[in-house]
Amino acid sequence: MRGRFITIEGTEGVGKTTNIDYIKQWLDDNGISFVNTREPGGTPLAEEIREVLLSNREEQVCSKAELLMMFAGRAQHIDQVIEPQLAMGNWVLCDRFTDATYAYQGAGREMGNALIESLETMVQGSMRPDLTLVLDVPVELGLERAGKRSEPDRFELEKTDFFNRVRQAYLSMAEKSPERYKVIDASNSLVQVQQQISLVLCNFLNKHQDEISSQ
Ligand code: T5A
Repeated sequence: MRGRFITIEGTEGVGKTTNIDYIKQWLDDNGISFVNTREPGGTPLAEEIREVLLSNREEQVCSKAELLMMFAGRAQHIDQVIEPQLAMGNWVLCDRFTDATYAYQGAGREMGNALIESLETMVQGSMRPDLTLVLDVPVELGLERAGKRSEPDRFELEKTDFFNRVRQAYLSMAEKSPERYKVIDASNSLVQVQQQISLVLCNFLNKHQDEISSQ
């Protein structure tokens, strides 16, 4: 059976990296074979594109160039990693995916959704994540956490308004499709956040097992 595709999303510093370690352990404990990957990035070529996208530079990066680089890396990532792994029956756990493009380029950069929808169809066809965890914290708290951890990258230098648009875009996607998106209040303690994540994953796994047994 084809593997399941889980993505984890949110604004800066919401705790994606921290909680992915927890999810990996959870998948291991449940005997699920998976690969853990990320966007932008996930293959040597796509990681090079990531470097280009995140590094601070004097030249202004135009929004369309940024958008196309996101999808160039994604096309390579899907072709080399995501699709083959899912086809082999492995689950794929991905730190950010196309929802980040809707949130950051569509809402943050105010590009709208039409162009993104066309590129999504071109690059992904009908492939979409099966489950998306949206870690949600007030923007200021996320930026404070991220700031303590490392120097800001090109995106983290954006203003609070930009990240508020990003956050609202995630919450609005989640509201429209509650079956796929699960919003986690990540302003709580790590233990409480992981309890919420565990509950979502247990429900998802039960649903997956029901589907297998009904086949
Ligand atoms: N991007 C990406 C786009 O614009 N379009 C796209 O299509 C895609 C795919 C890189 C950038 O690319 C943009 C979005 C991004 O700006 P990234 O590498 O995922 O994406 O970068 P960040 O979102 O910046 O990821 P971070 O690594 O900064 O944040 P995380 O992973 O969410 O946060 P994490 O786990 O490192 O935690 C931050 C700090 O908070 C603490 C942690 O210990 C850590 O110190 N923390 C908590 N503290 C207290 N309580 C909790 N519950 C905590 N959870 C974490």
